[in-house]
Amino acid sequence: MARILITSAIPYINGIKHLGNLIGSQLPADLYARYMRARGNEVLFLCATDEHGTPAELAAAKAGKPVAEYCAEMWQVQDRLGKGFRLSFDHFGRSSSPQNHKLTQHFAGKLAEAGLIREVSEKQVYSNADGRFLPDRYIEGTCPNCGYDKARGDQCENCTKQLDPTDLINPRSAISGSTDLEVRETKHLYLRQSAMRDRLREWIDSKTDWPVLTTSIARKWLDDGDGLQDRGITRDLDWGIPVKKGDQDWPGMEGKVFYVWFDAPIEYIACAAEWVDAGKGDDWERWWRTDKGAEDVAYVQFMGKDNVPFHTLSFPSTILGSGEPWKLVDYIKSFNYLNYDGGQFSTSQGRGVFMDQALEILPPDYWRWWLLSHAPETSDSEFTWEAFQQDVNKDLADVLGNFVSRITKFCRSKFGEVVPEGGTYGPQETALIAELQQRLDRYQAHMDAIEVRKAAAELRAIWVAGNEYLQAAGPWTVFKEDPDRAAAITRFALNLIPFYAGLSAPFIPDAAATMAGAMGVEPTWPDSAEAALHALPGGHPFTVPDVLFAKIADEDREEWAARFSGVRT
Ligand code: B3M
Ligand code: ZN
Repeated sequence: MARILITSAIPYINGIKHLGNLIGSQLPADLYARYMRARGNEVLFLCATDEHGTPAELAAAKAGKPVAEYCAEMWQVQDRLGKGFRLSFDHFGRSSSPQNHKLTQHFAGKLAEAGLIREVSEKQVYSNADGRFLPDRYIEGTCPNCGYDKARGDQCENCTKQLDPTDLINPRSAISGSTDLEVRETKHLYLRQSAMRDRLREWIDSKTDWPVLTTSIARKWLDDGDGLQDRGITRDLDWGIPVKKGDQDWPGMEGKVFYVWFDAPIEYIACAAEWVDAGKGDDWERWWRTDKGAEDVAYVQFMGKDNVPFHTLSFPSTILGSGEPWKLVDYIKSFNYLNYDGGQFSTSQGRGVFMDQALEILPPDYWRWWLLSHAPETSDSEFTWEAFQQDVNKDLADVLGNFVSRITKFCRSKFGEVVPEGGTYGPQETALIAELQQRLDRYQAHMDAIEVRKAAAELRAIWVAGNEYLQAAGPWTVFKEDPDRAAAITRFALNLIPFYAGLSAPFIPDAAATMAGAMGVEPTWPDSAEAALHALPGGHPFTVPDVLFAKIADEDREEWAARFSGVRT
């Protein structure tokens, strides 16, 4: 049994996430967590809301609420939606927690002691029209790296470059659009990431098994020369974690808070402390401190590609720079973007399908299956309603659902609601067991390697193999001449249901529970195809489950395509 720490990028608090966000981190992280638990490992799976910074401030202002109240409410909403999609976090925390305040201030103190923080008197953009300093995200302009004209002051969405607001060409206020901006003098803290370059490069170079998407983004900024600039880690905002050195005040930093991207990854650690304080665990340091047991933890992070620089360069600088024995990530699984019907999903423009809307129209398994089986791993992928309807109807309704329904109903009509006795498995069953064992081995290998699409394809092939077997063996015909042989075929096919339930549970946990429940067992991971297909003996009772997956009708597809064609208001 291994110990596996899993974190998903923590979603911003400002509003409900769309399906592109979901498949970019939380959903594949959940798939992996469920799989690793099913294989008998000890898993700690953490996520939280990312509550600081200007996105939170802006959204609260728009909602006309004090920011703390807004965040508390939106945390509830995101928590509820996460449960709706069956995201099996051991804890869903908040980056605004007291635990994160304390840890963030602790890290800043350690980095200062290590000489890795510079105090810089700097010029900051002040907007005369808005009467305030403008934080990074409140400034828009043209990216000096790629020329994209809607780059934000913290990062260019288009080329992923981390920016400082003063890097922008033709800057304007995102609040008022005003270009009446001036630069004023103020003091800020900078993390000396540049001093960490060699250590970071050595560390990244050692990660030969990481996805190319992850290492290529990290290398791009390491090799770029100016990629690993020192980063400002403080901001002039009211909402955030007050700048302190441990529990000491930091002279000159009064009224300032840490930059959201400084405290957000630290929440991965603080979240484990929240988990303990919520009474769900008793020792978080054995997951996070290599001097307290975490040296044998395998730590895997999930995120969208735009978050990779912060997780390969910035957060490791914090961890390594602290000089303390904190656990560093062992594997970073990153994703490209999921597009929506010929364009991009967009939170700011309300384009696409959002988590609450998705659950209003269909149960979570439909979304989980489609999104995971089309995870944007090697390139961007696209959601279209036609593809969604076609794939869900075929894979879930025609193949898996139909198999379960057909064999349970056939058995009920001929033998009653018990696994039939009589007959023995013959060459067809032996051949399928051999095929399923090979497929099971491949499926596990893909899941171990977090190759999400390949794993989904193998699982689908496992369902298809059972369907083809049933079609070829044809117990309904055999029954007339050889009821014993028909009993053996039926017993074999019924045994496939718990086998499918166990293997499918990480992707479609509700349907898996229904399938296993109908057969009177819990979804469990099979030791082998051979053992699994002999598990239910003759005489074992079962019930015919309700329809597992209703087909999506053309009218539904058309209605949804129309309903979600515009932007959300
Ligand atoms: N909140 C961005 C995002 O939701 C950011 C991730 C933080 S991970 C520490 O994509
Ligand atoms: Zn750019």
